Amino acid sequence: VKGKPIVVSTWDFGRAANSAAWDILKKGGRALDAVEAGVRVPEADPNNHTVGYSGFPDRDGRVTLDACIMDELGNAGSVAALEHVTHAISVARLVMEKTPHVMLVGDGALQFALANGFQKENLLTPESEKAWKEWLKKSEYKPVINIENKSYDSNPAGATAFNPLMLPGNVYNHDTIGMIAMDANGDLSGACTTSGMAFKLHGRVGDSPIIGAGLYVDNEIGAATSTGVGEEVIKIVGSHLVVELMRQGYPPEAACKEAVTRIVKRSPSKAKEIQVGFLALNKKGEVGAYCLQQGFSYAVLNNEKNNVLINGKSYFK
Ligand code: SD4
Repeated sequence: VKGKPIVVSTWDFGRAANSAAWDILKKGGRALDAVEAGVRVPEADPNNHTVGYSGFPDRDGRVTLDACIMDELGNAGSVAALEHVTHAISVARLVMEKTPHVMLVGDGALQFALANGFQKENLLTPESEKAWKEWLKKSEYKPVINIENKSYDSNPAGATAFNPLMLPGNVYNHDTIGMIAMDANGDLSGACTTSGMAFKLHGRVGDSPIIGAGLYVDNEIGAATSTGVGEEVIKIVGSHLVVELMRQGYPPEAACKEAVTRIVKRSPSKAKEIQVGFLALNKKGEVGAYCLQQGFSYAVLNNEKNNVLINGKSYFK
């Protein structure tokens, strides 16, 4: 395959994550190790409020993380509603490798993590707590489109509802990260990790830890991941759909476009108000993406593309 190894990931912060993954890929390392190392970067980043440490909490003030991982053999591991552990992706990998199960949730996931050497941490930073308290004043649940890419400085247009990103003094540039890589061997793996929609109901689980929704890897065909309002992605089993479309011969971008179009067909009025983006990589090393609204960026790194940031084409212009 021309262009391998290669790593791609969602949003601007994907670049820093790609660099960490590349350190492994360029030495001939395994895609699985690369995607885990890659997404650990935004998980630990205190300035990223949509992933891991310092993620925005749920409406009860609890930071609950969702993550999943898949390898080239089709093995899968996942955690949902995990509290107190920054590196949800590494717990998901351990679920995959050390248990007969695919998914652990809530207290069970935490118990498993602690039993495997993870330390209990406080993930709610003063900044995230402040944003939550501000949100509580109105308690209006209205996901902000492209929350990952909005910065206080850029003063996002149309932000009429309370927008935690508008808190003075804060510059946000976020990433709920989905990452896919193909190693020098031509093997694919993927990882997806998030703190989910800000101020969600306690116990809410999005698409990100759901195998087939937020992430899917089929080493024969390709891999896909998603970002945005997870409820809509779950309803079409989005990432699996993208991979199956690629199996039928769709190039990655066309496969992502078809998945986005299904969301619009299912709920045309809702689709106008929300963001969903898909990102896909096929076995030939071709990358493509598509999203509902303008503003979804993804980062591509291989020997030819030096961690370029690309704007995904959108359904609504
Ligand atoms: C979720 N898909 O929990 C995640 C959130 C996200 O960009 O990706 N935001 O629904």
